[in-house]
Amino acid sequence: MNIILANPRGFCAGVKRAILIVENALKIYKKKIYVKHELVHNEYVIKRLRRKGVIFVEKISQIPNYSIVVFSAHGVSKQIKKEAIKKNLIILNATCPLVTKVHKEVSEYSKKGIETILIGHKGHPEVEGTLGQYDNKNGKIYLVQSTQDVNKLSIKNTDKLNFVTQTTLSVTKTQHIISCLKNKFPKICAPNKEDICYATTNRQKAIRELSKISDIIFVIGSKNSSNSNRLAELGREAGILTKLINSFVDIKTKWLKNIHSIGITAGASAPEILVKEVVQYLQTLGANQSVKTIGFEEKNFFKIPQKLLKIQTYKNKMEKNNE
Ligand code: 0CN
Ligand code: SF4
Repeated sequence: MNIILANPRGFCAGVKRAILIVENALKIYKKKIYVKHELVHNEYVIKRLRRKGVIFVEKISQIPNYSIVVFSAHGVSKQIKKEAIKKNLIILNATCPLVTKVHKEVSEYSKKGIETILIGHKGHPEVEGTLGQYDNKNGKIYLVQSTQDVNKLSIKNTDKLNFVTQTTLSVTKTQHIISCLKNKFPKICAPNKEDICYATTNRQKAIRELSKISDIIFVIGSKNSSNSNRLAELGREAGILTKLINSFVDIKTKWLKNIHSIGITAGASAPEILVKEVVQYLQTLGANQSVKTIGFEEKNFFKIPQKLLKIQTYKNKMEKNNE
């Protein structure tokens, strides 16, 4: 059996930044760190942070006043931010800058009273956060999940209408929904720059290539990770047996009967160590030692908030002075 790795795979810049924010906060504040929702949708990452003392909560009311709260990479609504301020929490915002970009657009449309359509999955925390940027005073924000939803949609003023999307959707399915929107509302305005993020787009391209040369594909990622699920869907749509796995432990040897090429990729929230473990496990089952990689390296990088950097530099100086 040959092993082929897709590139890019695994951690994106937004996930790396979110984890760095929490790790720096743990070092700097030496206090309990609360995170609103799972920082990123990956079981391994969450377990590791929990072991370091991070407390994950779903509601701001679960956090004691004056504590430190980190908003997850998926972002929060304006209401959640207000609740955190009311409780005098120190807010560290780990929302991915590419989600924040969408938030700013929606907030702007809301101020101008421009009705807005969000393409996304109902109940996903990013969708909740984005819907929650629109205050529904002068207009309305509508959620659509499919072309059927577009057909059912009725809008008051179709002359002034915009759409935005969740960042981790299927590129092709979203294109279908957008064409349907444009057919129904010819004057609808698109975002300046595509909302589906670079990491989602690149990982989807890479799995398409992988599915041309694999007999089975392992997508490493957790069940609640939207972008990982979209990758698994693409593998299956290409007719390849595709398994979304948390780690090598989930692999069943019966899947590997008559398999010559094993493709491996990982969602944007899955760390590389899980990929390495899968490769090593497959090698113990007889896969070739030499591993092929296809695709290209991603070089995107997002800075962490200035606030954390400043405190870090100050603390380092103080510690040096005390040596
Ligand atoms: O798996 P993630 O935590 O989130 P979704 O794919 O479910 O949105 O990956 C990071 C993406 C973001 C925001
Ligand atoms: Fe940001 Fe995209 Fe990564 Fe989500 S998947 S954290 S939007 S870069």
